[in-house]
Amino acid sequence: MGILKDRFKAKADTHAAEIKELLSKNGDKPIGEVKLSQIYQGMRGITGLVSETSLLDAQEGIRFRGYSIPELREKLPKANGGTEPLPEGLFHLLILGELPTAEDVNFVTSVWQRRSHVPNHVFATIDALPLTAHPMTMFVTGVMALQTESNFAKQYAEGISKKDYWSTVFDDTMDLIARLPRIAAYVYRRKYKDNKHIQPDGLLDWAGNLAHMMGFEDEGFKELMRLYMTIHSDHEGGNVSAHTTHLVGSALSDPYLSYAAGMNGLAGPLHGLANQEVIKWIFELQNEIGTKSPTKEQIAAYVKKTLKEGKVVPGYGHAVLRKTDPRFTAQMEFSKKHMPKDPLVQTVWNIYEVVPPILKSLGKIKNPWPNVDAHSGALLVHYGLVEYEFYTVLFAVSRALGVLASLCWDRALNLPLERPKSVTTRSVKLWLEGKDEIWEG
Ligand code: AMX
Repeated sequence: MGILKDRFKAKADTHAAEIKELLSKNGDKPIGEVKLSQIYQGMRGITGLVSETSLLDAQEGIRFRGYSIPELREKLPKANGGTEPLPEGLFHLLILGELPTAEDVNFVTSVWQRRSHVPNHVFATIDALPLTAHPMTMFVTGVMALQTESNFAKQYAEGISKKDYWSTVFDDTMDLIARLPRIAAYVYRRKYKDNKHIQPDGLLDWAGNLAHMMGFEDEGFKELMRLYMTIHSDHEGGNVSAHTTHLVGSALSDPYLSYAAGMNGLAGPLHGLANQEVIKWIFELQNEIGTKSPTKEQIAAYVKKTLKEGKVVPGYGHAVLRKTDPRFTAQMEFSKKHMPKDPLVQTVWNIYEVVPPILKSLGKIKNPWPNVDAHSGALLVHYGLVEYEFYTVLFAVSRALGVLASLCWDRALNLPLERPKSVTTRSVKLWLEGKDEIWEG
């Protein structure tokens, strides 16, 4: 693992020196103004975090270290005979800030292959849960059981200098990412395939091996997994899963604890669980109307019914984005190439035509366009992955790449404990009366 780790350390040292210099000259500059309403509205629009791996533009969508998704689909190395990027390359980009060569990507693949062993007690812990438990509950429980392997936790307990935190956080990151496909596949086969498990294939890439261990040998599905793992990895620092991982990590909780915390946030229906909600919603629509290919008029009526019942239309809207999510577009392009005639995929495209004007007409929704979750389920169903409760687990495996690369940077830059100020409405009222000393409380 030496090469990548040494390169990371060199980059981090240079970057830390740049930040020190930047702050010594500009540290007192105000970066924004906070309105009272914003603290009651989920802190929307308040800049309060540093996350080096990616940046979200409301109009353009996500850029990973400056590169858009279409650019990365072109530039990142591919598997032999494949056309989609290998997520190992995306991780290399996120952690080092440099596009990888094919050799760099092979190196990451081989490290993850070598470090993918999952101890038996992890499976035994998952087995203790009833089969009715949600796959995300099983997955996060598995990650928590794996925390026994944390190098950071062990070294911290033995006593370790602050300047060395980054090193074992980096080691834990590589171990944990390497092991996640095995845990995810175990959850899938336990819950849906009679507990019949498939051993890893030591020659496959990270995403290809995940597909293999789940029982999907179709090369198209492996390509989908490579694309899926690449595009779901990171979405700057303020979303629930990234922010939670960063926040918990700031208490020096190790990468296993921090990542598990973040993934509990991903399991919420307004965040990563939306991918299962979308397909569930489409299946319910098909059942209610009695056809696999509802017309646009039928879809419009069903959308209006959903809204009338006080529910959200899953897969539409975003806290920051104000255009069609480029992650949606990448999946649409994939489906145009591999499965243009699939009725479920065509329904997703029809929904894309029908929903935005209806949401716009309500006047209150800031972004009527589809997000990443609006498309993913239809692609998975096409290849036979119909158990939609499992979808958020795939999102979680991918999200590890972004949130754990960021955690390495957090420790390398020695970012401090996160602790913003909160207020009570009573204290706000006092402040409005001119007794502003309450902010110091
Ligand atoms: N359907 C119906 N109503 C919606 C809506 C949708 N898809 N998106 C937003 N709204 C409503 C909000 O609930 C809110 O209503 P309220 O004023 O009555 O409370 C109003 O429109 C304004 O919301 P907003 O400022 O446009 O969005 P937000 O930042 O508060 O929320 C999000 C963003 C994603 C939670 C919201 O759009 C939503 O619930 N979408 C559906 C769930 C979804 O797809 N989540 C996945 C997001 C991507 C991800 O993290 N994986």
